[in-house]
Amino acid sequence: MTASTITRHAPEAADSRIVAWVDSIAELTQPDNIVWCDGSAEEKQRMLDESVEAGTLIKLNPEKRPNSYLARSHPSDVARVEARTFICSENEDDAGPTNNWAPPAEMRETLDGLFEGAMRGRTMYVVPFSMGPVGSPLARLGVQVTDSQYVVLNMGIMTRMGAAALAQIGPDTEWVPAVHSVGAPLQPGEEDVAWPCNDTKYIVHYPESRQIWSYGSAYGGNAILAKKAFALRIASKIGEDEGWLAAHMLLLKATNPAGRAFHVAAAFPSACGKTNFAMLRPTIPGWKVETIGDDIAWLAPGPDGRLRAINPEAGFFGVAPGTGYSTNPTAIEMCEQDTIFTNVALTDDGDVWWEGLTDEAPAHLTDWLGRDWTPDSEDPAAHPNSRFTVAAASCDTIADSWDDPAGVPIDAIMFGGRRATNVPLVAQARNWEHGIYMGATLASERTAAAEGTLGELRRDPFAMLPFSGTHMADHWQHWLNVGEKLQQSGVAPEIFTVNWFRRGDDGRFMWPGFTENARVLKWITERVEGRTDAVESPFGLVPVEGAIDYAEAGVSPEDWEALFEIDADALSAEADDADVFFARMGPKVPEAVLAQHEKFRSRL
Ligand code: SAT
Ligand code: MN
Repeated sequence: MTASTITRHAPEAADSRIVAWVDSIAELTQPDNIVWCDGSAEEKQRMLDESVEAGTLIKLNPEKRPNSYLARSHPSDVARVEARTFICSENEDDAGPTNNWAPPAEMRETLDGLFEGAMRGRTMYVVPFSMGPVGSPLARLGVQVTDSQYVVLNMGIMTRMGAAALAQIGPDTEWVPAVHSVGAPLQPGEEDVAWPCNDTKYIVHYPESRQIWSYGSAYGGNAILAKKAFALRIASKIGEDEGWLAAHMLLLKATNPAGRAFHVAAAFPSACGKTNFAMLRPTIPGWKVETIGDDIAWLAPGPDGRLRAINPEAGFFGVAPGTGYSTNPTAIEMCEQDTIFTNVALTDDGDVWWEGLTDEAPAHLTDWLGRDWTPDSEDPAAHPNSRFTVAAASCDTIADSWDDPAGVPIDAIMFGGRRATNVPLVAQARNWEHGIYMGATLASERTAAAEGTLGELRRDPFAMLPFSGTHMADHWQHWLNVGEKLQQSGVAPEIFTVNWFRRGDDGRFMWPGFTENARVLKWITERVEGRTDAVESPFGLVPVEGAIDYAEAGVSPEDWEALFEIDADALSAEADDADVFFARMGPKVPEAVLAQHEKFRSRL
């Protein structure tokens, strides 16, 4: 079939630029067939059935887990591949030292070679999508082509996908084209495998022309290109050009007993509990927390001068291990049906299990690699980066305002990492510039969400290290600029740093975390209201004695003190490390950030 016969089937609503682009990609990649996705329930069911037929999905026992499926990836394709992720800006200096860069022309040549014939023997799906509520002034549009049905099904949950999004794209609408192939063409008669992928992987972004090309992986952020590739890397560049912010942040709404609502955006690195915090069930009587998003926020100064935020996504792609009734009952309940699981274990009665789901493991399981597993097995039954994909609407705590096209007004911003030492439970920034310094110096111990040595401490400014489509220091300057604009209208959000993960000398977590984090959230809202005092510490303003009822959280006075302990030597070593980091970032580091660093040193 030639490209032009294939694209004849384009829906009438498709803008001619999209049709021409699909044509050109089909000519390059040579799929056997093209399907334009409309996002309907029938289409979804057909693809689910076909994926079961192909062995990519296992249908779970409908009595245990209605309308839910399990995918097992290839063992080599289990997480984002940061070393294979590229920001191909025209100038290397616009990608900065924290991104892999290659000259765009050279990269295009490499990718043209790889994509040539890459979809042979496969169907190419055309997936139009809206990031943000369809028609919202804050929403942006994209079209992904992919040769993976698994990716289409995930995109269908994670975005507003199909005809409604396509109808938004007229001749003058900007849209982001995203090309994805698993890189596993089939020879005539060749039998397919359950999880096609390629050892060669490229996740490539061209920020100026807003294009994404991804090759070789079907896993998560490597392949669901609306997520990290568009909503963070490309969007961070669009935001810089247009005056708004793409942030790796959860969004939640907290309502106090007096009925006042606060909206909070919080940046934590991948797999540091954003989903748990966004779905927090507060232990404090009279308090309510509702979910708006668990991973990505787009923030823009609104017509009233306040910072407004939307969750550009429509679903959750959450880490399964560690999610259980005791840690996040909301997530457990939302995954009771209509969920795609990836790389978790299968129970003998056709349900799923992962480490942390229940205190006791079942006596027998099939692990994520399809092998027999018992509690005596050495390896975990579920891959540490195994995931659930589920619609936001399935979440019991989702706020009514979660898809408000105008977004929600942000009262507070939080930065948090996984830090065994040094960083206090909570501290408030003295002003916007100090808050940006907190974001710029954020560091965290490495998790399974990316390749690398677990537990190793790495700088992860704004939790955006793997997700910035621009020079990281330009990203900081952009935050400073937006803050200045907000301050001109008098209503910039308050900024805080938090750390749920500080450990005692014996290695034990000193703060219980999870639902008890509501106590820290409560204090944050009280600071926003100006209802409680705070005292100076080198990190910022910390709670006065009695402001947080730690005893109710089961924390001893000794541990409470230790949660805020300042070890001047350790912090001075940390400041030296930040110096090295800033030096690596080069001359673009904003003066305001360096000035805050000097102040931090002088406070020690
Ligand atoms: O695979 S994803 O990039 O979507 C998840 C994550 O690392 O946060
Ligand atoms: Mn994330």
